Amino acid sequence: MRIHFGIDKFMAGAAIAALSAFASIAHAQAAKPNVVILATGGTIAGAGASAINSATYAAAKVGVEKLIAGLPELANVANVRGEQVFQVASESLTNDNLLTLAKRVSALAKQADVDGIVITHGTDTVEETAYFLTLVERTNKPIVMVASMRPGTALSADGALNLYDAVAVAGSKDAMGKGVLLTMNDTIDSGRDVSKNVNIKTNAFSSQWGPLGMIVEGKSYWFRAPIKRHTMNSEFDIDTITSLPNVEIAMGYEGVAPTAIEALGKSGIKALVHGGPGNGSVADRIVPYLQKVRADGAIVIRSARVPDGFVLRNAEQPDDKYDWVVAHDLRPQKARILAMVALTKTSDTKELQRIFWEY
Ligand code: DAS
Repeated sequence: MRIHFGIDKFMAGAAIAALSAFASIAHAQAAKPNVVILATGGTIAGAGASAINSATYAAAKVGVEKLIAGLPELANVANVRGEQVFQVASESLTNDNLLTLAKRVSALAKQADVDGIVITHGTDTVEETAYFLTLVERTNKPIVMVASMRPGTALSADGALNLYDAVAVAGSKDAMGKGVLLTMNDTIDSGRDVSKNVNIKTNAFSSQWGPLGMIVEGKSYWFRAPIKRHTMNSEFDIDTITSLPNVEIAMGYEGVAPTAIEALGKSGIKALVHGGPGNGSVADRIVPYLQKVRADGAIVIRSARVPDGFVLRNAEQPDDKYDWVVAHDLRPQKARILAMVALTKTSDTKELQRIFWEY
């Protein structure tokens, strides 16, 4: 009897210990935010032949489950699960890919059991996806883009810490309402302002108006907030967008021929972004070709190939007279994103110019 009682007592004790352990795990998990990682490919999912291959490697090789399994520290900051949306190098993403990703983000953001979303992405066009999502995602929940300049197989790879930082920011209430963000190299940038400015180094990304904050050992420190319209304050909503109009870019440079502009003008585009030198300058011989693009019904948007500053309306060109739109501080690739989104609502040039001032 005593032995039996003893065993019962032991089993009861073990059961209580197990239950309290389970309860504390459940409590700990309940205390941690739920973050979903949407993986699209890029170098952060890349693999090289050897550890010295920091720039020679294949992008988009490692699946999201392996990325998560390779970073057990993520469990310290959030309850994480992953979805593989695409597995591509970002230079190959299409408008349809953008719509698919944005619609998945929107659906997840509506779920009560999702506190934040991280998107792993290639570095080449992450600035475009980040801006697109900041324009069309109607949520205050953190949406954090993350990439890496080196594959995980390389010496001093940057992807693991970038991903850890992104999950920490996505689970932070402080990150709510700040638009789509990019965490790279300990820095938190606005998805609207950030661009890739170096094609190999780990400090490749920056914003001409400065970062929003920093992330150190899983804690975010904020110093600015965006003032341009975004997410909940946007007039655009991915749930109402089914396709994106065709908008292309033509660059301006010494000796430029009208060939590209003529061909694009005949291709059925809804808008042409001109990336001119200086303050968005247009060569005299090119002006008539842009005027024809406008006369044929497409919108002409004057942007600049110069990375910083902003294009001044009616300065280098009589924009009022030509009925052109200026891209403000947006580089050509970002001006194209805003033009596509804006054209889902209007083709009125005064309305379009308002949108370029506000977003
Ligand atoms: N080709 C690049 C891309 O997928 C690799 C990278 O830097 O992520 O954007």
